[in-house]
Amino acid sequence: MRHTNIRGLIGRLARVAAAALAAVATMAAHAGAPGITGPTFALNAAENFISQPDGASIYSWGYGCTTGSTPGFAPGAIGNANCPTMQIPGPTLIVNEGDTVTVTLTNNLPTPAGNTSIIFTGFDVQSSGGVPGVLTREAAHGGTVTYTFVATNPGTHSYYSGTQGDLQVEMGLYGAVIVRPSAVPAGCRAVSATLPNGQTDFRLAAAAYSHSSTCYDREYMFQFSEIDPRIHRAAEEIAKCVVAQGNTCATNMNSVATEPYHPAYFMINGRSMPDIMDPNYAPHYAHQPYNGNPHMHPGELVLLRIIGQGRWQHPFHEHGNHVRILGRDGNLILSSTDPTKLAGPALFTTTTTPGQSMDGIFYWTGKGLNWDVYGHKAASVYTDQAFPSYLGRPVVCTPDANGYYTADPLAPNYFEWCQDHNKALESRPFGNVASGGPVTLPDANILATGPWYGGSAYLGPDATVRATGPTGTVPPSGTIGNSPTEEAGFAFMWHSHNEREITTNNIFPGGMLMMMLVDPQAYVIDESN
Ligand SMILES: [Cu+2]
Repeated sequence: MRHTNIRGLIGRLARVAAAALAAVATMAAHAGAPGITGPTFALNAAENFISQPDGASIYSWGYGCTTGSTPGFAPGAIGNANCPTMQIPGPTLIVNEGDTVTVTLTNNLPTPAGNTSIIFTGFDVQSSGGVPGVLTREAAHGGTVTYTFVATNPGTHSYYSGTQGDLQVEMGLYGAVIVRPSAVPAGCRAVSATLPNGQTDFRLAAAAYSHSSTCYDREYMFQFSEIDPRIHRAAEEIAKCVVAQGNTCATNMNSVATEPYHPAYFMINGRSMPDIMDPNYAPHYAHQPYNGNPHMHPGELVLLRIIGQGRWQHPFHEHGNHVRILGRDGNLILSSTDPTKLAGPALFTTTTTPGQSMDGIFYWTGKGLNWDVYGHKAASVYTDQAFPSYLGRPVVCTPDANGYYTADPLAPNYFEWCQDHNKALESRPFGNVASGGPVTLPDANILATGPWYGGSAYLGPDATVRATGPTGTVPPSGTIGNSPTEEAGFAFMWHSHNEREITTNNIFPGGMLMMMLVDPQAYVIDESN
């Protein structure tokens, strides 16, 4: 809960949530899909406390890295990477297709928690050591067990406890496996340090699957789960019980009732809004290292790796476009009549079925908004505020075969929808009804107060100048004008459509909610934190 000002942002954006349109000022902390690299992993299961935005510290169990192990981290460009002995979600295991993956698990859970284990769904797993269990071999308290499998299918997969799952998964014993395709599919761009626009490549792989239709430009991982604090308190009471204090202590967790189920915390990657928008590996969330802070440029293909890790389904709505599902549980969905074509659905909400993973592609272009999002000609009543050139590049919109301007990857309006080029938003910048454009902005004195509104309805460098018009009226009180080097993006709320789930312990806003930002091409998206 470091950025108290994010709360202000959300409060305002909530009022225009249907298609949150706002320009926001510079805010570092993006995301990527960070994890540890294999193919050999030494995992630990242990207890610790995680924090929630209402100030609660919640007793939890999670996987982490064993003390003294030295995992590799990816993507390499994300700074401050670490792997504590317990984290929620567990470490994301990044492997390559065809790898023989070996995971040794040490059980450092408190004694009454009993055995624990890991299920790697969708793989042919051999287990050794430990003790026999119902679903797989288990590590007894203080002991180890080893799992080995070949990473056969590229894509995103879940892993979670196979022991007393109703309690252990609720307590936080879950994580993800990312399998990268072994080769770069034809037409996809290999992972490199630099993108065509000169910015840094933060991808783990060239494609989500071994298929040319699964190339992507950027990626994010979202793992959904809930917490019922009553269950966690009950487990904590048993784990912390001390016989020497005269207590009668249970020797196992069988008395912890996991029904009825009344979750109060709704998390993505182990964090709730607004904590989720703080950086990866932020030191104030020592056991919740992964964030959710998606940014993208217009036209970029953004891979979403989504896993339902909890007990409930969560109808997560990615505002701005549908999500085209590529595959589920590492199974690419192709047309049965033409296997060169994708056949997954385009989803309005990506419902997170418990235990299931999915990979999908999201992109945003502004097509169909019916005004020039770059504000090239903001009004007929005053002269064109368009920058006639930017960084030496003329501002033109010559459509490609699909109608977008893609000729120059360095142009500030790269991927503009050319049919809307020069279309006015409204004939005056703020608050004028029936002004001729498709949109009537609210009065600046109502909407545009506070530091998180950039004073502009436009994307791109000089957006504030173009929004304020030729009179040079400064942005409304308290807003931040955007310089060409700062962000003037569009913010879209990405959130659960079960509104109870966008609260934190019944306080709105919170829970499963984040802001996605579309940044102009000129803005450098830096996922390194
Ligand atoms: Cu929505």
